Amino acid sequence: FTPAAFADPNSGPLYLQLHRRIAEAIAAGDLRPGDSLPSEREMAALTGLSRVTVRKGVEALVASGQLVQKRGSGTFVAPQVERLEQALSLLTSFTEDMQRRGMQVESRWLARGLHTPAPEEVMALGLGANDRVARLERVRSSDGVPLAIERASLPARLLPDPETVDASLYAVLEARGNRPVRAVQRISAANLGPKDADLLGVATGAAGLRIERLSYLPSGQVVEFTRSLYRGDAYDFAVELKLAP
Ligand code: 16G
Repeated sequence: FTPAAFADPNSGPLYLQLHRRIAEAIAAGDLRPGDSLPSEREMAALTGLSRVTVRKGVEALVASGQLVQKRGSGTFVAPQVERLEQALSLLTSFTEDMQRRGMQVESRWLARGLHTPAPEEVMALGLGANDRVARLERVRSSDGVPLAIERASLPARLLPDPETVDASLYAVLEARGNRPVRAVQRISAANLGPKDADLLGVATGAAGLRIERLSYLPSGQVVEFTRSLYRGDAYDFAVELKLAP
């Protein structure tokens, strides 16, 4: 993709003309997901536009999710995600779901430690006055594509050493005889705010699915209170319905 020189004063603001050209190149397949764009300096030289104008045009495409910027390595056409169909009636972990599909799992840790619980954690986990909470916050990706942000809270009693969780939380719980056997979930629609959208590599305001999960031990004790944000463009949640009795 080499943008040619242009500057048509009758076609609206110059940065929008550049925006339109790049968007058209993506739509036409001249620029494909993952392709890198020329640098700001190169684009300015090729188009005859100022670097400020080039930056404005590129920023608008980043904001709309069509381009992604990676610090240090440049600007790329956003990767296309294949929608994943996820059964809602099975209590599985992210790692198990991805492994079953033969996909790689990566987690980027945002936070991992013991804390004084917030009131909603006290209520969800049924904590006592002096109980602590283990918090695990991470961006879950598969095959290099960020799919969800997960913020899990567990009673510190069940996970006194959250920093030992590296790949799979459920694998750690299982090894300690604390694998949840039942869960309830609530799903609602959410537009992603700037921080979460950035973590997921989508445009601010893009559609997301907020999922809250409470999972239980056989004893009825809550193991996990997890709030997740899934990319709306990446998931289909499917469930089988039975005739009402
Ligand atoms: C799933 C669960 C999440 C759980 C995680 C454990 C949903 C909405 N959430 O992503 O509650 O903490 O799996 O995954 O399904 P891990 O064992 O790979 O760490």
